[in-house]
Amino acid sequence: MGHIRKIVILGTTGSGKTTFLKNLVEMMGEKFSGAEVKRQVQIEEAQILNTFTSLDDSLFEDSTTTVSMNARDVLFLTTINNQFHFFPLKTTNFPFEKEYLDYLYPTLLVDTAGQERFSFMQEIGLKGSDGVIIFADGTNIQSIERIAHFCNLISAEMKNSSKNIPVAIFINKMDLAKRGLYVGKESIERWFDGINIKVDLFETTNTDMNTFTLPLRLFLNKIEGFPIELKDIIIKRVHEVF
Ligand SMILES: Nc1nc2c(ncn2[C@@H]2O[C@H](COP(=O)(O)OP(=O)(O)OP(=O)(O)O)[C@@H](O)[C@H]2O)c(=O)[nH]1
Ligand SMILES: [Mg+2]
Repeated sequence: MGHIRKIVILGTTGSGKTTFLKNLVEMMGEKFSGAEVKRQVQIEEAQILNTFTSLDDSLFEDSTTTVSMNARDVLFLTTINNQFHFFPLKTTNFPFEKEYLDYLYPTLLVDTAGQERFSFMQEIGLKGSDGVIIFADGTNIQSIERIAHFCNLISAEMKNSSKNIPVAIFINKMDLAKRGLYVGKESIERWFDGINIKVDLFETTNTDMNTFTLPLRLFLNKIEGFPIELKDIIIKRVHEVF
């Protein structure tokens, strides 16, 4: 178990955390069953509060919100010709020989509930984390402003655990740029001067999971103990390492 790193996903409600995890799980060929309930918010109210912008207006009423936490093990890996893949940790059937593998990144991804009434759970989730991904809804200034709060929590956890916790910020929903709703990374970068921990900003969208590939790779490489070099480990099957 010693190799697994805990990655916590924080972000305001509706920023796309669970959609991201669900997409990952489904791309691994597994079923996602999460701790979600239907949103108890009317369309009009959400528009006034500017809670979030939905993937598709017609999907708004079917939208859900997380009420506890979703945790998934994911083994990210790169191959010797620099391809990036991910599998469930326990997988034994890679679509290629293990000689073909290069770096391994076994993780536990923890998706937290973004609503403010669950903020205690965000702090619980942060305990013992090795890396944090903050999702912000790039169409919602309030969501972007909340990043500073999460950074304070992470800063406190770093002091507590006396370790460095890399932070990747995903300014999500860049697909809505074409509708003129998206605040890009450049326009908020300056605003990050006030944050006292080092963060990396990326623009992402759940409508194109490839937008997460490079951000994830850069982020995983910053986590202490990563990458694990396969050639340094003598094993029969990859999953036996963990
Ligand atoms: N346009 C667009 N919509 C998105 C994107 N990602 C998620 N959504 C939509 O945003 C809404 C909320 O997404 P969730 O993934 O449930 O948000 P969450 O961050 O898990 O929210 P909580 O569980 O309440 O903290 C859903 O209607 C999604 O369809 C994206 O990249 N672009
Ligand atoms: Mg959620």
